[in-house]
Amino acid sequence: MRKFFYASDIGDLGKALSEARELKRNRLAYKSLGEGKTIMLVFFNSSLRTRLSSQKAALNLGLSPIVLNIGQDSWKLETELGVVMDGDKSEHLREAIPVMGCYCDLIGVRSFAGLKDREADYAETVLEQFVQYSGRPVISLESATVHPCQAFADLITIDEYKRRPRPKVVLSWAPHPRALPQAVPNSFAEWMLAAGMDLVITQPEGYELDPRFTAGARIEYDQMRAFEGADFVYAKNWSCPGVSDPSRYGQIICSDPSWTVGERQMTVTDNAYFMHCLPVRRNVVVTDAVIDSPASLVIPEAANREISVQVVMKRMLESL
Ligand code: AN0
Ligand code: CP
Repeated sequence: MRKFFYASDIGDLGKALSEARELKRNRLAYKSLGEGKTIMLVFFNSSLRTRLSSQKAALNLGLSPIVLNIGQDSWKLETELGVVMDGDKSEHLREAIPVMGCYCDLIGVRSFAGLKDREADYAETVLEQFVQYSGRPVISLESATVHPCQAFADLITIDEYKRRPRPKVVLSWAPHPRALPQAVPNSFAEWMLAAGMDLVITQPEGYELDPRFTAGARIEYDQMRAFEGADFVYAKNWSCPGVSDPSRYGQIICSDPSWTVGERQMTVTDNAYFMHCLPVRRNVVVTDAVIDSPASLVIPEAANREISVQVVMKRMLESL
């Protein structure tokens, strides 16, 4: 595996899930696989789960992690090509990436969407430069449009807790005071559909996600109707994807607090589990009562981040 951006990069999801189950039972089973090898974990943005779970997964495989926080530990990096570098950025990605590639065997990168230029974000311009210039396999640790390690962990979690073979999974938009990327909902929809789940997406008008990730999902604009009979509820805020109106890309176009997931919505589900990738703003995205209830899977979901990324690193090490 040379890159991990999409569900299709990991191939058969049934096989990936059994590999995840096997690794979860014995995390150290492949501890000599990464011996003498290094993974560079490059963060352009903050992280708690991704940085910790990636380091832990690497250590489980005997792989040495090096973490680099861009702009804090390194020089500030210019990411756009063709610009006159007379501002605050001392080095260009074009040199920094091949240099990083010299010191490692695998690379993981977190680089969020800029939310200004839809075309540049959806072309994954930063991550694609890592693929092109590092000479190393590249893992998206949330890039402009995808968060595959999160979606794979979510799939592992749903597989563990499902009470029927094809559960009803509802992805619900929720309010948030800051404009957030679409990476988490894009990948969640993509992976749920690839795994054959009955996926319903509910959102206010104008928040339609890019159809390249959601084709085949049912869309329901009435949140209460969407929640009826759900087995899993996955809440997440995202900013306007700009599908029908590109001029609104990255903006907040609704802040209606009635979309906050609370007991009112959960009572019409089929005793659904509640999921969120975290970090979450309590009583904005979800009420205390729901996230603190026994139906909340947010911690087991975060725990599975170690497993999902370990499967990916293992596959990459095996194909070096
Ligand atoms: C980020 C996002 O919504 O993409 C990271 C989630 C894993 N969330 C925030 O910035 C709050
Ligand atoms: N869910 C997730 O990716 O969390 P972090 O942003 O803390 O890594």
